[in-house]
Amino acid sequence: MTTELDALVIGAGFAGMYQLHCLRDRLGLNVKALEAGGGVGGTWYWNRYPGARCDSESHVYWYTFSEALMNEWEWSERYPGQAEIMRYLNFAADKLDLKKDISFNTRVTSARYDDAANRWHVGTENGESYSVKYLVTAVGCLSTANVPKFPGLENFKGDWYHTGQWPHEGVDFTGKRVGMIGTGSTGIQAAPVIAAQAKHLTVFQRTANYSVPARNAPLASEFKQYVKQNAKGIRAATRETLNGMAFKIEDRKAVETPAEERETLYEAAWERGGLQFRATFQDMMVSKEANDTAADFVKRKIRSIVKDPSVAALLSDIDHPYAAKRPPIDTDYFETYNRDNVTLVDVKSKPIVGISEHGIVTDDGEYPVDIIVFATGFDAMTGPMLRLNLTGRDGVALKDVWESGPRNYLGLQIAGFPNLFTITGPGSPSVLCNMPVAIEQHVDWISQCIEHMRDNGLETIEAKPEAVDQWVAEVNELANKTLLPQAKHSWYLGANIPGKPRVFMPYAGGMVRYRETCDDVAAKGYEGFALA
Ligand code: N01
Repeated sequence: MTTELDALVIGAGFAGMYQLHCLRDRLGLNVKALEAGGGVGGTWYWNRYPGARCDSESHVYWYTFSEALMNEWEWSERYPGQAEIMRYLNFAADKLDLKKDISFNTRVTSARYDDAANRWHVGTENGESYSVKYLVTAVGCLSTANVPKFPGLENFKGDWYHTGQWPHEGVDFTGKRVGMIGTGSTGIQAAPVIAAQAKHLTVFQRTANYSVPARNAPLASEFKQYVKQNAKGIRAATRETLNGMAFKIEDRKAVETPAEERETLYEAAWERGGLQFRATFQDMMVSKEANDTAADFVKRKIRSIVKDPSVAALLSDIDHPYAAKRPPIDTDYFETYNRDNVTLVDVKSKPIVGISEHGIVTDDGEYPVDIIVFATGFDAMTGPMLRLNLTGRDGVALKDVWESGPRNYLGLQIAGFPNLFTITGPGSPSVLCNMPVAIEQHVDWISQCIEHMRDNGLETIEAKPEAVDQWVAEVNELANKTLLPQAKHSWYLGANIPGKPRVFMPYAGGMVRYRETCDDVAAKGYEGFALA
């Protein structure tokens, strides 16, 4: 039995839920969402690891398309934790009555475009099949867990977990020796919480990382009141910044600021905490000299916090510009290395060679552990798309089209894949932006595009190959104007996955310019797209 629909949305996180709402309630389409998880939430459904918390401040991390939703919700902390975000997304799903049109525990395993019928045929792991005119992927950027293929893992006698596939019932670390691999945003959030419970935590660090204190705290009632009264103004502010946050990047340049004043400004930013540290100077991400001043400041902070000089040296031996990798923010991360039950192991000079029955084996020997935590990140951006097994016009597979890296137009459409839209795909600001802002812009654009097609009796929309060529060139050019590609081990570049093409994936031109470009394309009758 094949279910015929106007549209199908894959995923029911922030993006899929809003897309379902727009297509069903604004456009009146016959639409469903398919979700691999057992509930709504996407990234937040899976990432339940200890310490999981959002890096965007709560007053900008929500839907802003509905005043009713904004009026009725109140966040409790400066940064929302995973459990509170799940409560929020369930609140939104219930309020919009979305769950009745979402099939949970339903993983899409194939999607094939049928040229003759102009339909997408979508298959699921459970054997269901759908035939739809429009297919929208809302699969997230960081939803394909990367568990490095260490030999011997299958023989490990203890338990192991990837942070992005964390058990719903939680993990009890009491009395356990824990080995955690990875010091990205996730490992940096998890380490202090695991260390507080475990008998011993050994952190295996390959690339040392910067981190700035988050300074999380419960929100004061005055601030909650301020957010209620100014929700629309805050929303407007997030539409005017490069990264969808409510703070602006300062106009001043680090290289033109006297050293003493610079230090005072960094100190104030460190005390304020959070991603705003990156906004202290406007030249931080484009001038190595400017960036060095920030990098030097954070490295000195690390050395001042961590008491053991050899551990401090390892943690501050950072090989890339500040924020060229996604900059983590933390709660007591570096302080954690002052605990008696925490050890740092350098696996850059002595790499992990395998897993034994009883622990993690490096070039230096075996480290016995009871539990291994893989905080080893994701096959980011392209991974979630490729595992859908998409096949476009003439039976061409996406994996072949993207063999040398992702290629699309505006991060929204792939040539040869008509009527397929990708929310926050590679080539869009996505992970360089506060995600709900990026998501709402994409969903609005896609919904208006489908409305335009319906109102004009159009059957297909498809990115033109020459528009794709230009877009890919622009995405590269914009990235190369920044220091971002200089972090050689960054997942932005695909460098964390062996064999993955090294291509800088997100659009680095900023959300404001991107939004204008998308609006301009639509205003010019969807320039760069073939409509038929
Ligand atoms: O993953 P990562 P993540 N041997 O790829 C190491 C978002 N996020 O889950 O750098 C040894 O950043 C790897 O080492 P290296 C956020 O966008 C958001 O931490 O490749 N080590 C690195 O240290 C973030 O950027 C929040 O040398 C290995 C780590 O594992 C993104 O998710 C919270 C290894 C992976 O770091 C991903 O962060 C958390 C190996 N074979 C995450 N393979 C919010 O708060 C990998 N590593 C919103």
